[in-house]
Amino acid sequence: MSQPLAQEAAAHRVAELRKILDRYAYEYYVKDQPSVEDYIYDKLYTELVQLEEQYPELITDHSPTQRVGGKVLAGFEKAVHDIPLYSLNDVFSKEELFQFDQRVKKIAGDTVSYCCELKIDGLSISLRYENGLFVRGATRGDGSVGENITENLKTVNSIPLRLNEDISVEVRGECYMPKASFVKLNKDREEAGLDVFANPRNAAAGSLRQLDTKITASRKLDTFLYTVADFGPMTAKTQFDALNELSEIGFRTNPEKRLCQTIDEVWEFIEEYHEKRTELPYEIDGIVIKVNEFATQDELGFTVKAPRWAAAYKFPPEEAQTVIEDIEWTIGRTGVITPTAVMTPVRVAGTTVSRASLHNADYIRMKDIRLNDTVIIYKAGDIIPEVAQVILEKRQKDSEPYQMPTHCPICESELVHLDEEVALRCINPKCPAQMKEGLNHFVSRNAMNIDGLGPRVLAQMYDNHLVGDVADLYKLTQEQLLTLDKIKEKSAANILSAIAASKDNSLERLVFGLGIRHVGAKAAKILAEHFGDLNHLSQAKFADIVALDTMGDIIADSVVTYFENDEVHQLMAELEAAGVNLTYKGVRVADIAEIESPFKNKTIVLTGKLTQFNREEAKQTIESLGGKVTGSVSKKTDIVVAGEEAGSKLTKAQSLGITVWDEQQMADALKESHNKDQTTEEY
Ligand code: 1X8
Repeated sequence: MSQPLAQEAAAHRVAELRKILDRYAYEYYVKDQPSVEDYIYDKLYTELVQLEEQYPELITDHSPTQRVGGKVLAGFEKAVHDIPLYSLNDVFSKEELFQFDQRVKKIAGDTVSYCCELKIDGLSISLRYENGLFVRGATRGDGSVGENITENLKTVNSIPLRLNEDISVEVRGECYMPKASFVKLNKDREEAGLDVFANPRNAAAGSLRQLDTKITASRKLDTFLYTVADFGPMTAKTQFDALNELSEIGFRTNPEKRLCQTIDEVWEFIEEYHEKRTELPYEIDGIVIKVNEFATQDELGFTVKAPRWAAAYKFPPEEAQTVIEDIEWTIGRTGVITPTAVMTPVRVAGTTVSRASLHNADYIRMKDIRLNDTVIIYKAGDIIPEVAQVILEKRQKDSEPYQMPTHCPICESELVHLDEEVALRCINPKCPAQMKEGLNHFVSRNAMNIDGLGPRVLAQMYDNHLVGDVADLYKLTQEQLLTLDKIKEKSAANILSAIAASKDNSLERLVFGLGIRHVGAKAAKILAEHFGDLNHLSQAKFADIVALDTMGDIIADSVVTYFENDEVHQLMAELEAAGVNLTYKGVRVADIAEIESPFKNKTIVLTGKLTQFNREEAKQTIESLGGKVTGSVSKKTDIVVAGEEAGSKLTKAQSLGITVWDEQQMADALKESHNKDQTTEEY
């Protein structure tokens, strides 16, 4: 870093950085319209972290750096809701919906418009701001008293810590877990031998009630806000406008809303979203219908239970009955053995389902699931088939509790429970099933990304002793491949070139691909970027790793343990001998400050034929100098490098007034660029 700033200058810069970072976060998490590349955000964020380390007295509760969690709470305090959160009257049919409309019109007259919104299946929350700053976040509880979960909610990126205006306001909405996060979380938990969550709602609830807020931060929660407790500081006169106003002051609101002039239009909205619900990235359980005009809402008022001006249309649950025909057990990469129910095929929520994970032995015992039982199934997060319960009345008289396996179905080693885990594991590290899963993981898209090696081919290679570990992939020959089923000359050549190409991958892919326990793609990236090459990573101490942002004890422990193994060092040597790249090739955020280059923080498009450079190399070099290379020209493009016979991209750049360079200008610019670690002398 440069010279330390004087305190006053630091305070000024810290305020400036927070303002910029808050705006970027608003554009990214609230508006879904990012305006800068991630690494620019990361760079400014790192600068802020460093300044706050130098001047701890400048840290405030509302700094963007306070989102990462890390506070460990003793418990949750009560949070009294001065204005209670109300509940909604449910309607379950078109008929009940039209009755609701009649009741409204009896009091409010015949011209009523409705604001329709999606009913998010999450947890209701209430957020309090004083002079624009987030001061309290609470669960709904019973509507009058909830729990204070401020520290947990601070880790949710779409909740602003500071509003766009310095107003005092309490807003309400829903905190939820997106379907994709839910699926990934459960998959990770299953693999780690932990209990899974039944649905995204439970997962969101479990994540918010964590005393260790770092766990909440890791859970990828999101929010939609939809109302204000007291409209004092707001100007909207209708619900529809209030949603827009909430968005303007800084909150994420749901764009799927509609203003309807008649109850028939409301019904259309309901039918439309009943169809669309499975495509949404979050779970909804119905539609909320609100009288749009606040003046009319006031006229209608409340019953003891709920507002007269709103209703919740609840979708019927998507469930089906079927029979458990078999329970299959499969072994994962880490030795966890997972049961899958094989069922008579049945349609539920738009697809035919015949298999459902039963997660672990405890799950089967707890639900007392037996062979030939009739069960009710549903889809968690609208995607994952789950067994809800057994229909005991339909159980056969001679039925007996399911017998859990005691030995690995593949290698026949005895299965064990480790520590507190619910999972059964095969702990034989040479179990062929685990080895094959490890190979599958190594070639997978986010790891080494080797095309053409599906599970069947890999299993055959393993069974035929062509490949014992991942380094053996790099020793495969054409002749060996041709001995495999269905592999002809052309596919063999494709496989070999895909394997060869993977040697050039940047380190993070290899680190992820090695399958170190608890090291996902994101952790792999952080480790690769920080340690730079595999050798340094393999020598990292526990303390070096936990010192990194978002790395916890579990990951650090796992990495250190992994590299203590002699066989791992043997594997590293073999990979190196095979010519596999062991270094990180991306931009290191910490180094961007050290870069001096005309490409730094610029968006560049390469077009036309280049004669002095291979395009991929030019791209990598520019990226290593802090530039970003994209494929199409837009207003955000800074420089277009036009080689020979450049076409429409050049024309577009000229019409937008973007700087255009020829290849020689790019070559000159590369020559004058400097990076702390890399010089570009070869150019
Ligand atoms: C609950 C919910 C509401 C809305 C969305 N999702 C919910 N779960 C909304 O109004 N957009 S309103 C509500 C309530 O008042 N209990």
